[in-house]
Amino acid sequence: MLAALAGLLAAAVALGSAELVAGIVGRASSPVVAVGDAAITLTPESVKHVAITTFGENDKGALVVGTLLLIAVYALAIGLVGLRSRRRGVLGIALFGVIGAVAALTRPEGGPFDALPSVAGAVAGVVALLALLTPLTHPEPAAVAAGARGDGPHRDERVMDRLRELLGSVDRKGTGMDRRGFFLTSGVALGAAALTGGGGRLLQRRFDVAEARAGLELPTPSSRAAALPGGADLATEIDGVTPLFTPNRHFYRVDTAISVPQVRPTDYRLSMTGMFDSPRSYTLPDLYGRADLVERDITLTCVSNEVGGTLAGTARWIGVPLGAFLRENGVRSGSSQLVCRSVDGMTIGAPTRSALDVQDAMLAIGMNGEPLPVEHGFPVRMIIPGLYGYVSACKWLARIEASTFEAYDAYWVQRGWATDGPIKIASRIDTPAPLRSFPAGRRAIAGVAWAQTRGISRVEVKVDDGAWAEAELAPEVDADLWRQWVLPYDFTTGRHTVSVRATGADGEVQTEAREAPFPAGASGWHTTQVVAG
Ligand SMILES: Nc1nc2c(c(=O)[nH]1)N[C@H]1C(S)=C(S)[C@@H](COP(=O)(O)O)O[C@H]1N2
Ligand SMILES: [Mo]
Repeated sequence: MLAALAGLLAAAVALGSAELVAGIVGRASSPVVAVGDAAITLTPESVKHVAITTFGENDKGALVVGTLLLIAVYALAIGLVGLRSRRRGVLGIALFGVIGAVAALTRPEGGPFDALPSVAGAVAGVVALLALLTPLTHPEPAAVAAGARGDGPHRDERVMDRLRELLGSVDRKGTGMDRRGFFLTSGVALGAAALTGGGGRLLQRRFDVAEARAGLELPTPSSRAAALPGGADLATEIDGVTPLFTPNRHFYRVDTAISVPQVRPTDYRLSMTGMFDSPRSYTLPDLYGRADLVERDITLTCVSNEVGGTLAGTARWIGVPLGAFLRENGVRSGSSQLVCRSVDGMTIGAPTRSALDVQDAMLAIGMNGEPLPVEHGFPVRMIIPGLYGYVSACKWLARIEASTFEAYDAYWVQRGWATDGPIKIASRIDTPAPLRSFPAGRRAIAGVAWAQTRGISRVEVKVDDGAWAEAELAPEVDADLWRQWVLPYDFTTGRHTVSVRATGADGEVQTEAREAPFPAGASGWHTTQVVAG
């Protein structure tokens, strides 16, 4: 049992030391983060999808907890193995270090220094394990020199006796085990783990860019968003309907980053490579200082969104018009794909055509009146209305390579997702909430519908076996935004089935045919069960 505890403590020392070194080298080099990142990269799409839909925004937290639990089990085993064979115990920890180092080194942006936290952690772990196992196989020196304590226990020995009592262990001195030595060493190990781990976390804070971001002043765009028509936001009148704009703190987040990339504004560079005639490189002041900044309202959606799901949000973005920007760099007509690379190595392949031609496509620097939040891609991301995020919305954008679809498969495409990602027309019932009963009688059925770049012209609602009834639409703000809808309905007591379907301004009626999000986005009507009475 004590050997297992020794394994656990050695792992704590290893992880703590690794965090300390990661505090110097960089956050993403921490073995926990690196192994978690690698796990995300290697996870099959089906599992990843389950993780996103089960844990939602907490999927990374769940992964980190899972990783730590695995480490704990492994560490217990190492302790037990190590008691019998020191060599195997040491090898076990070394293997653990190698896994961390390989994970850190093979990150797309990994460098040789990224192995250091794992190596340092493994060395510290080995030292701790050996130090902890020694007293478990060697008798207490004092017990060997029998009678040395005839005049009663010293103060620290009383403390140790008390500890033994607390831990329910029987004091069997001289049986080949030095419990006192073990617990003393354990205390030292625990302290070392806490100090290094805590210190590492503190050091890692210096990579935070929150302060630098707060110090930035968002420039005033030369072209403002269109004024909102009166009564544009139904959420002011109808409880439960999604508000027209999604506050940044509620905006859905989907990415593969366990530790959110921290890009210092002064270090930021955007480089243009590949099929450009006159590629330039841009600093953040270059982009913030441009005269052609625009402000636009755009709804962003994720291809992983289920029918009725919440992976969609609307913001007022400020950014550089993408078409003009690409032409300024002399993008060649032969380019069909822009391979957008983020600082953490993610690649997102956007169609060059859309980037050039879709109105309001932009390199966004502002979101709802603030510089982009760090989780949403600070300092620069791409937005192309009408395309799912995985083929357009690269966050923490560092490089745009003009290329072709034949030449390169971007991250999600390598994993089987469709090369083209036009957003499918969708509608969602926000209220009444499913299965939460409300008083029978007249009540609003309401929600949102979207078909970016085309706009929504009609939303229809069906209750039970009734006919489709046309809902009232909120005034159209822009074709790139979702549109709220409402239908007052007289509910009789009991359970009812409510369905919704939208029609785009181009005449497309939302299909009933169900498709899963993989590989090109979900389709089908959103249907919910509601209870009146
Ligand atoms: N660097 C990077 N950019 C990314 C992603 C990512 O994993 N890494 N995910 C994309 C996906 S799948 C979507 S839907 C949008 C989500 O943007 P949000 O998190 O700001 O809502 O970002 C896109 N940009
Ligand atoms: Mo997405």
